[in-house]
Amino acid sequence: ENEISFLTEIPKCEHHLHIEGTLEPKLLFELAEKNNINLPLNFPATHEELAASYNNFSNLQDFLDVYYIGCNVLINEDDFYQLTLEYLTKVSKQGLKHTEIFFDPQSHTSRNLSIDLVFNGIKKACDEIFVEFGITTKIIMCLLRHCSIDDCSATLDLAEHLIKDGKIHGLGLDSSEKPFPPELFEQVYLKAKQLNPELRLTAHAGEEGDSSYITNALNKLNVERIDHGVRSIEDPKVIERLANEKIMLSVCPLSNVVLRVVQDVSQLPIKKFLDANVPFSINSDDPAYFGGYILDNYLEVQRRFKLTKKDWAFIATNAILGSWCDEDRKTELL
Ligand code: ES4
Ligand code: ZN
Repeated sequence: ENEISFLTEIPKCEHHLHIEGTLEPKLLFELAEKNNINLPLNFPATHEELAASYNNFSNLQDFLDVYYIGCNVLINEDDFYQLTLEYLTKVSKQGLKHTEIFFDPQSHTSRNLSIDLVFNGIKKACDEIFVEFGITTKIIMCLLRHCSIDDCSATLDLAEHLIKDGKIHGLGLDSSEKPFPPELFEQVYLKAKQLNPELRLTAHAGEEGDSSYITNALNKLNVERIDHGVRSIEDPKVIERLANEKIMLSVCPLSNVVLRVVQDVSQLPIKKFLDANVPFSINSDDPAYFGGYILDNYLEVQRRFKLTKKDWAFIATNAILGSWCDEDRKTELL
């Protein structure tokens, strides 16, 4: 009980949250009906059955197949607004202070939605929640690595105005990690940075892929942090580099269990990261699919590792320092 209130109170920052992954089964069915979207014939018939099916993913691709079906029910600006508002309202009760929200433009532009419609819906909810709860947000677009380089490059063109004026704050890379290593996207990342030198860069690496994916994301894409990155533990040199260069990993404990990266959270290298001084934050990834929001991830880490208050202070401080919020916001949170 004490632990629950301690972990609720501790100021939390989230850096790895796919907004499409906050689509709860109930809202998925509501929007499908409202928007007249036909779900596949073999799709579960009720939100209860859908929720139950999430226990059976055997890997990342298994999950992504369902996640992309879910994306199809999002049609109107208001759908993205409602989705984002429901996420932010939930985490406002979990001690979340700052969140960096990923969205996948290609999951929507491929269905002929405009990137502005998607962005505006998300942004409207972010602005309202800031006024109501003081939670700060940054929006990061992710490119889908299973799409062609040309499609990724064309998506940057669609986002050009949002990147140039800093409304899109960062670029990430998600979807099926293998067989799409980071170096394939070198030119795309270069082009993005040329649109706006202040654009922040990250990429999913070292969840499915081995530690060379992390090294190549750093060397070829010039990313400032790594999403997941747990397979860094397989290479002491990579661990040393992350610690020395203060490169933060956005670790997603419950995600790693549901997608079978590890059997349970106790198998994650949390203690090793702490011992090696590797900065990391704890995040929810796709909370509607993986069984919990940010606080649930903190609680599961504590249940498995029994960390000290000093450990938690290290984690919370690094999460603030690794955030891409404005400097005065950082100072406020520290
Ligand atoms: C994702 Cl867990 C994960 N990995 C890669 N891409 C994703 N998109 C949404 N969730
Ligand atoms: Zn992710």
